[in-house]
Amino acid sequence: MTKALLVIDVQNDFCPGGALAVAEGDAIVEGINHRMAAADVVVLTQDWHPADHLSFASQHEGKAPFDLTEMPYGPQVLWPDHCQQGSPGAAFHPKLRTDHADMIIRKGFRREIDSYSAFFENDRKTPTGLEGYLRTRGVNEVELVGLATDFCVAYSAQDAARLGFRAAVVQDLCRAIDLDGSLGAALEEMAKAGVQLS
Ligand code: VGL
Ligand code: ZN
Repeated sequence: MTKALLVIDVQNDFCPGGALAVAEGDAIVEGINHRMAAADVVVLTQDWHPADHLSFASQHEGKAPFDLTEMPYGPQVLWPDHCQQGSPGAAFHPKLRTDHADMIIRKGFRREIDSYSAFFENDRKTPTGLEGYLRTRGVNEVELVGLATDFCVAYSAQDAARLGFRAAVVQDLCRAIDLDGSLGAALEEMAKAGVQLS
């Protein structure tokens, strides 16, 4: 067994005071730092959007943050502007031990398409390259922690399971946005996909 810890989007904009703050988003940082020591491979992901990214409500006339829209690849929640490339909000939480990371993967950098998952963009087929990285490192098991449970963690975990990795989400080390019951739905979908919820 070779185990990778995938640390999803522990960035300032998802922590209290950030543009898309997740309640207690910063409370998981210490625990994640400890968990890194037990993993064979540590990967961090970083949400990394251009300033005019189409997942931003500001790019759609008459739309407000958290409204839904239709994209060519399906429904898309519109977000407040967040994680703009190179901005302080896109930086990792200052207490996160980024020095323990083997690999940092950025996602959501194409204007036209969002990318919740660490493996595929939101069309669910454009790869980020992470699968190849993990396979060539001999990884067969991934453990997921980070932000947000019901979006980027859930999408990443389901893709990991679908790709044949053993996948487990450590709920204590995740926090959710929970938009209209999205957390409950995400937990259900993950369980259905064969993700272990611990
Ligand atoms: C995320 C919404 C928009 C996440 C990223 O990291 O869960 N959510 N971009
Ligand atoms: Zn984003």
